[in-house]
Amino acid sequence: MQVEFTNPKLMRKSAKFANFPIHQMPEIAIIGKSNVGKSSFVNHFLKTPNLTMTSSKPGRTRQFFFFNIHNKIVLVDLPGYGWASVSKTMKADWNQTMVEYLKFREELQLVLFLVDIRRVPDENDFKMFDLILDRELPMILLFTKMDKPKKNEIAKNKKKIFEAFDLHTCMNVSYSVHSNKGRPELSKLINQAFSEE
Ligand SMILES: Nc1nc2c(ncn2[C@@H]2O[C@H](COP(=O)(O)OP(=O)(O)OP(=O)(O)O)[C@@H](O)[C@H]2O)c(=O)[nH]1
Ligand SMILES: [Mg+2]
Repeated sequence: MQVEFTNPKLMRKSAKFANFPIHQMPEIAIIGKSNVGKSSFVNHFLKTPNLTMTSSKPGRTRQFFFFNIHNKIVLVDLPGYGWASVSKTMKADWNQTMVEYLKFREELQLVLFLVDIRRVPDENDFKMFDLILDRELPMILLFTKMDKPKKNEIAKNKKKIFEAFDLHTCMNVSYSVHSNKGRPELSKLINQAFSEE
């Protein structure tokens, strides 16, 4: 399978697991803390600038957005976890849906786990990370906002992130929406991941 990550079609948006679309395509989930840059990444990666709403304030994405890519792959933009400035009830609902999604969504075949290159992962990240490990889902770690750190901080920060997750090796890509970095590498890696199956 060779997929070009362009021309997404919104299939469904919903915050309820029971309403998620039924289809036969492999699904890729975009997971990460609020404000890490998930929606900005989706817009950039799919070359569709205004596809999903982004914001400088955490808690922008409030539903799961399912995008059909050329009838071959479905990419899902998730709400963020962590410090979303929304009500406790709403947060608990999303959290529950996210856990259900990571545990039970059969179509899910690859996770893109986004981490801000300047931040060390915390308990919320570990919780999601453990769910992914439990299911032995293939994962690509995506370092976001790579335009932000100083050059000499990059290797040090990556090491800290790897250590926090207790990871020795993991597929990873350094990404920046602002300096247009990482798209070709990631596209290649995803296509490889699916052709090895
Ligand atoms: N410098 C820089 N800023 C970025 C980059 N990607 C995203 N941002 C900024 O990060 C902020 C959050 O971006 P979003 O894409 O809305 O983040 P999100 O993870 O979807 O957030 P939620 O929907 O709240 O979970 C925005 O102000 C973006 O402009 C990047 O590559 N570089
Ligand atoms: Mg978002």
